Amino acid sequence: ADKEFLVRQREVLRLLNKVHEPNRFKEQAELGRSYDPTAHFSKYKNAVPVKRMVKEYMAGHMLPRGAIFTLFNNKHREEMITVFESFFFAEDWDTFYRTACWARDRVNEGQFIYALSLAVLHREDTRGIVLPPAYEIYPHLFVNSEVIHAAYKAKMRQEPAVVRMNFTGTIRNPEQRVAYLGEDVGMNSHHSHWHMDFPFWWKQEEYGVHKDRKGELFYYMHHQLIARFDAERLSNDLPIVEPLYWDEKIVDGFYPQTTYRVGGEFPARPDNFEFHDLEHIKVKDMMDYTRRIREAISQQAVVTRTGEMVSLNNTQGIDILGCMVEPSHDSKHPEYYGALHNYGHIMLGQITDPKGKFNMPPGVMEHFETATRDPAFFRLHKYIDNLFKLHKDLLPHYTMEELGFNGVTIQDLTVDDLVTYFEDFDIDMLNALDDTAELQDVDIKARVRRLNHKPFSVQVTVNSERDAMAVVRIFLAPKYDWFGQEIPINEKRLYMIEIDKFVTKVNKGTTVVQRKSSESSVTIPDRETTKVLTKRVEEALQGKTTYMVNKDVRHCGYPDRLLLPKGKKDGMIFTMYVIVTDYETEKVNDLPYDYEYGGAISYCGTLAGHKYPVNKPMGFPFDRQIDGDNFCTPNMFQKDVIITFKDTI
Ligand code: CUO
Repeated sequence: ADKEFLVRQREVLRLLNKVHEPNRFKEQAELGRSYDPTAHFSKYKNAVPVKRMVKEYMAGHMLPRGAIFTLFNNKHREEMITVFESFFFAEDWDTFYRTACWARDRVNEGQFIYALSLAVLHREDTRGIVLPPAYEIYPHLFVNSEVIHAAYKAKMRQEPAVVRMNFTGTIRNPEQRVAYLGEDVGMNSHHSHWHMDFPFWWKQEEYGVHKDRKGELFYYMHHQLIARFDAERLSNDLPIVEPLYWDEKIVDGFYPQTTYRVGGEFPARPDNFEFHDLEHIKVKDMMDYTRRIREAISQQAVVTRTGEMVSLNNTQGIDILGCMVEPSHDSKHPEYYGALHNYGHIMLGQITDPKGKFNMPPGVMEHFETATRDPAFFRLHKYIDNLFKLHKDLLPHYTMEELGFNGVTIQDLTVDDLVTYFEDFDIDMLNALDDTAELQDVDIKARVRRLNHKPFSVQVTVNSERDAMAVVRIFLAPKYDWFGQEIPINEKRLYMIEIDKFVTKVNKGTTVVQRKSSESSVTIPDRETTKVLTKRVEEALQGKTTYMVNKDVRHCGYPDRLLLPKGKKDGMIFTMYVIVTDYETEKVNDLPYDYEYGGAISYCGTLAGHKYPVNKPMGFPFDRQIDGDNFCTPNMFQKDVIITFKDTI
């Protein structure tokens, strides 16, 4: 990497270091004090936001430092967007950097981190810069109260410590059996980064950065999260997750046992709680939005703000619907179709203090970093997903032509042993603890249990009548339901988890396509720790080592450890499906191998500005209804595989 890039990477790491404390890096702190944005308005492509930011700050209107920031609060979000836009519209790195130094010690910490991260992820001159893992920037959102207390104690004693973190609750709560998924720090980091790559408030035209198939990805990524949650439930003898309803009790409560840095514990929800009207959102609104969305789905058209009808009866329908249900900035008619999903998060987040009588802080559902900890997250998203299913079920079945690949046959599929296990993982807690003048930083880690699997590979033997480029899709679904009944294919397709999707060449004759689990287009490896990253950057700056920049680096991506569901000790049977299709007919971009983008495209799409590389619907061929049991065309193959969970390996 060139020096300029390394300096930028270093400054970003410094800006995100202990944001709750005054900036400890002299040069940044000094710049923060001396830089006056009002003297440099010409240095912003659009100076309206930076003007507003300074004005609002001076007037004391912004969310103060120390207060809890949530993206779901309109005022909090609007302010954060102003900060983000001030960063994003800065004409060059220098202006951006100075603006960030200015904001670092003034703007609310949560807003600052969010806005800065978004700017780094979207500015051209910061491409390739790696952000620290979210669980190291604000560990409070990822580990429970017990751990924070123990970490403080260790710091007071000035003793390095490793604090064991247990999953929330006890075994008397059956839902706790799958807490290892909902509370997995990598999974929460993936989810929060997905929402940073596809913010619902993103103004495509204004920012000039298009987010390809954003609404469809909203559907598909969350659909996959639920399918994966269901696979974990079946692995733990739990029935699949049921959707919630606005007028029904939420049977399972949730006690997060997690604490804000300042502002107390996350609110808990006892068993059998009901939805209540909030000040600005009524239960009836939720039912009205649902009814209107259902009407749009059944008539296969949505009405826009200007009264036009837009058809849903095509492959793009899901994208329109996704934007409408989330809703994103691109919703065709937000006043009419409302904000079903986002309000769902708020309704659940504020359920125990709907009128704000007790001034409780936001619930776990009001942060993307913490949402999946609450099992109700999956219930809300199942509810949403069932709406998408209604839409997909009205589309025509795939024809043999759409499913097939002329002259190409899969002859065989072999898979290595699939073995899962639990392992320990340590999170650096340095950022969680306040500094005091007298106390030095000591090494304090939270040790969590997490699921992992042995690396495996899949071999697909393909016969082809000619040389061809093929798209290979690999899926996995449980074979039996909770009652032990074999799941028919038209239902099984809903529990299908994507394992991989890639482009490869098949030669005339026989080709054995081999693919490793580590290459999956669904996942990313463990994020590098701040400590290691900082050290690498410093050493490279001193010329001691070289630093390779990956311009396509992804922060979004399902953790590679979680690629397989847990399975069972005695083995659990899943069915693996492989389908190869013709890349020539579905490719979108001209480049021959335009398929990596940091390697997490399946759930995370492409980086800003790129087109999604294939035009088939996400989840193809399982996103639409399937008739009968004879689903497989010659270019598909299915095989039962066994996932065995081992306590230790
Ligand atoms: Cu990701 Cu509801 O959209 O949490």
